[in-house]
Amino acid sequence: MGGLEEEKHARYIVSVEKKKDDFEALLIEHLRMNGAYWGLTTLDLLNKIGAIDVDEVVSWVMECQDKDCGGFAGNLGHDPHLLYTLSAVQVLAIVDRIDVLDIGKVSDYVAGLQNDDGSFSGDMWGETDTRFSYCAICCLSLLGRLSKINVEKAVNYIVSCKNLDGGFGSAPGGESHAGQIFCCVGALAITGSLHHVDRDLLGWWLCERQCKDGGLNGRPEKLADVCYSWWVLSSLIMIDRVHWIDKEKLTRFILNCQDKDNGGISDRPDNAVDVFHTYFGVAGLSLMEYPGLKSIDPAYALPVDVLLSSHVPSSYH
Ligand code: GRG
Repeated sequence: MGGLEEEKHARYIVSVEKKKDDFEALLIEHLRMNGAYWGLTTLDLLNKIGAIDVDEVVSWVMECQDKDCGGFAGNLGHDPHLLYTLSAVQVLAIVDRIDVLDIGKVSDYVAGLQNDDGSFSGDMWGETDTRFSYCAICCLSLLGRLSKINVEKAVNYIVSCKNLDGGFGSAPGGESHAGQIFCCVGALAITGSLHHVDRDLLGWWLCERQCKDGGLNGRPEKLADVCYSWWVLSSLIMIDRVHWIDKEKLTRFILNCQDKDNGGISDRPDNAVDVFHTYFGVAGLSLMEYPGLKSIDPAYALPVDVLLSSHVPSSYH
């Protein structure tokens, strides 16, 4: 089967970052800030961050900031949202340029989206989701400003989204889903609140996500998808139950999803590649300590050395 095609994946990521008018660029036009985070983190994990022009990235990120409210948009001229604000902060952390931020302004924007019940709205329009709780908590922790929100209420809200199967949903009573579980467990890890998780119950639900083909799915009866290598594995690591899945089979599943000719990783074998799955494939391999890759923090979703140089303590233990 062969190993990870590091060089080809790095070349693929750089080519997508440069192209602005092909099909993939068009698909992610509205969430280009997320794309920048997926792409740059992949390059960094592959030890290839030198392939990008840091000044160009920083000036584009800053152009996406709404100068009135301080939040970041998914692309130039779009509206700000927590989803893109976290990605912007993560990108700046990766290139070691958090110093360009007015931290007070950005953290005020994030903190201002907390609601009375402890939940977070994604933007001024009010939709709430545990994804936004994670974005806010991760972002404020990276900026050293968690004290600007009511952490206790934020944690209680997340706990209210816990289900009888040990998992978490997007809102109270919402179906358990591996993506939401990552958000809730990650936010609890960052705030030192993992005692709210029933580790054996959740660990059982998560390890049941491994399918016959070795890949992981996001909930029962669904197909495996490379991206769950991240959402499921990171959660299992945070609750110390990662030894409950077969890492060798999962590694083989991810490697089988590579485009061995042109680089990039797809959701499942023989499908078209994209930056999202390339990132989560490489990040999943990094969590499994694949040789030659930088290690990634399961709660912050950033390379461990980036957190160390930003003086953010790895907090999932
Ligand atoms: C910093 C890594 C990081 C994340 C930021 C936005 C966010 C926080 C987390 C998103 C978590 C999430 C909900 C992930 C799931 C994404 C996904 C593939 C959803 C697909 O859902 P369905 O229902 O797919 O289409 P299934 O696999 O259930 O059929």
